[in-house]
Amino acid sequence: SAPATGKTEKKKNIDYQQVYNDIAEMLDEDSDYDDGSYGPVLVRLAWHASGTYDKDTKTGGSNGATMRFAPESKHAANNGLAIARDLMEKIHAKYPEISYGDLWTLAGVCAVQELGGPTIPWRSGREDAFETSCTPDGRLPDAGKKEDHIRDIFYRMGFNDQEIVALAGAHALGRCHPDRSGFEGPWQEAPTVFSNEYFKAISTRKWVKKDLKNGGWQWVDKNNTDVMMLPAEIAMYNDKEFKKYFDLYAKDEDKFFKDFAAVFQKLLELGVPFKGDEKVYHFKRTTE
Ligand code: CCH
Repeated sequence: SAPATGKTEKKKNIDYQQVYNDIAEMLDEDSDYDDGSYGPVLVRLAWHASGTYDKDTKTGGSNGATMRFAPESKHAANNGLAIARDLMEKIHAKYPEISYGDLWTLAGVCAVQELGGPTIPWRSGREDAFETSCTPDGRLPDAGKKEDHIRDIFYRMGFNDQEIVALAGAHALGRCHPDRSGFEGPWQEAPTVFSNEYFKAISTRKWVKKDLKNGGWQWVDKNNTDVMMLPAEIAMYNDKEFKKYFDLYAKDEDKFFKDFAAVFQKLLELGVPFKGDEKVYHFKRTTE
């Protein structure tokens, strides 16, 4: 047994690499789901759990995993994420000691790495909260708005322009679903590979407006109308300060990987009450 340190928290004995391996195994278990991987929706779960952070009130963030509860689970921005949360219940059943915040963020890290992205340093330390800690609606970005809205949302979390653009590169993964966000399609043709293709797509293709059946609209590639950009993204690309980073990451994938690893770790750790002695994990890929 552990020596008496005066700390009330007991150290958990969880093999996080094993948790990572179990999640990795789950990613491609259903080849009929979307493009054949649960990775993208798990990255989105980690991001939406974390992106509610408000640096002034120090509320929100991945710590409490309050998206388990209504009203947060019902916020329109979180449409479709029940799929990801239900998947994680299976892992939680095997490791009941892990907090949901730790589990969801670890799953995001696992998905990025397994789909070919950089190693994201990760540490445990999130503690589950109750529904009384649910964040108010409106803390996540609205894809139909413009660059000033995107800045407001991400500055509230404590990010700068370069970090905002690096984070947006996660849209190399996954797609929009008409029944979730109302938008439709992937951002480029290889949505299960983490790469800088998102930046190449936004900076080199000819984007044209397309009206959607639901009354909204999005941008589509003139030469492949199956791929898309959100209104907010082209607005960002047309902003001089943002544009220089889009162009940088389109040319330099190593720089993107390095910056993404740092900023994704920062996102996942916003508001987490670390004690300072947590082990930092660099998970091994299942292919290593
Ligand atoms: Fe995102 N994202 N995202 N996004 N997102 C959507 C899907 C994904 C915005 C809007 C949308 C980040 C930032 C933004 C992912 C990761 C990140 C969708 C479609 C919309 C709309 C949802 C649907 O219909 O299923 C906006 C606006 C911003 C502002 O900057 C950040 C940051 C990250 C992670 C670092 C991933 C991954 C997906 C794909 C999900 C899937 O199910 O395929």
